[in-house]
Amino acid sequence: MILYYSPGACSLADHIALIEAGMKFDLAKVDLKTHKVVDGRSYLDINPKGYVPALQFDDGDVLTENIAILSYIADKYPALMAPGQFGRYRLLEMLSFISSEIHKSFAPLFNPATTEKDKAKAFDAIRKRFDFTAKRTEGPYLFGEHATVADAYLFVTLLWAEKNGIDIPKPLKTLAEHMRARPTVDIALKQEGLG
Ligand SMILES: N[C@@H](CCC(=O)N[C@@H](CS)C(=O)NCC(=O)O)C(=O)O
Repeated sequence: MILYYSPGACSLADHIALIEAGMKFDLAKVDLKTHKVVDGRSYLDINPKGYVPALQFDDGDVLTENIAILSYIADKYPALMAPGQFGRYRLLEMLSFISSEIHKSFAPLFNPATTEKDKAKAFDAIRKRFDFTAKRTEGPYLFGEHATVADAYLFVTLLWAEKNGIDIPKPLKTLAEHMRARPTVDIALKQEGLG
């Protein structure tokens, strides 16, 4: 398997989850501006959508979208699934919220053309969504004592928040500290040149 990634991007969540799950995989760094893989191949031939992550299986099949890749990993390694009778759906609910409400709220902050007014709006939206998530966090992780693939995804957005000077509510700071303390996270950060 090959995970196509860009350092510190949302693909870091899949990277952490793959290590947590003990899956065998290689990493391929993608330049998101040129759409070139580090070995010179065109990334658009692998994922025509142009963005990371993409997970390529040994038979060449490619899975894209964080929610799909993280769900696949949790299905393969149920320790990373949310607990309870509806755990799978609770996990999807959380992954969807992180993807469409939290992750997407950061988009204006990655665009150098964003005005200060629009940046302030993005900050406000992110804070509101973090506050909501903090209230739902059972602690220390989203679903209690055990980390799931959703914690890996949320953790990446918390790194972006730190970088942008956005206040993080206490329960999510605690969650980020717990994630940082995991050896798998340390490995992933170092492999992406961020450690
Ligand atoms: N819907 C996609 C969005 C992925 C996404 O936003 N990837 C960003 C990095 S965090 C990216 O590759 N951006 C570069 C681009 O859109 O060209 C998913 O959830 O996997």
